[in-house]
Amino acid sequence: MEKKRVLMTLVLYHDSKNSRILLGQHKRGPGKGKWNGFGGKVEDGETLTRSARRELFEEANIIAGDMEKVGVLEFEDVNFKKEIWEVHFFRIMKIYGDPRESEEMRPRWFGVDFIPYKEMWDDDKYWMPLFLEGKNFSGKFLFDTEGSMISHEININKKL
Ligand code: 6U4
Repeated sequence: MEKKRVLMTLVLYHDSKNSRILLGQHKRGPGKGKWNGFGGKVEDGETLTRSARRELFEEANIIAGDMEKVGVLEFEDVNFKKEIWEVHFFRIMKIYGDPRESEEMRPRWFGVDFIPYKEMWDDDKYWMPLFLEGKNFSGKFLFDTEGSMISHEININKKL
């Protein structure tokens, strides 16, 4: 059976002047306890950027200034969900407002040398360093039913 493709966004803010990045800890759902950027499913009729802005506001109460698309990654679960998550990554250039905890996420700043990889998805250590270096990327990650990564493929892309 053809797997259903689910469109998602992931938004990240790297404050390079202060060598820190804003992450949020999921308070519920499949990623509960994990630190990540902000994002979620793209709703019907929504553009990717609009969805990214909405999720950032809902999850961390901040408004994104200019954003640029930096990558797209596919996450596939070997069998049980019958879905492929196609996650579009955005870099925010500026944020407006102070991050605030929501029902879904607990936001916190991390120094770029103190990113909590052990409490993140297994794939994050592959793409996060590229993001912090300002590179664009694409790739595909396969997970088992327990949520452990089985295979990975990541490419550095030219900037558009
Ligand atoms: P909404 O629309 O918020 O209800 P939901 O189904 O709750 O969406 P959620 O909040 O669980 O989605 O968000 C999933 C977020 O995690 C998306 O931004 C995509 C991202 N994501 C999913 N798998 C990931 C993975 N393996 N590594 C990673 N981010 C992942 O870094």
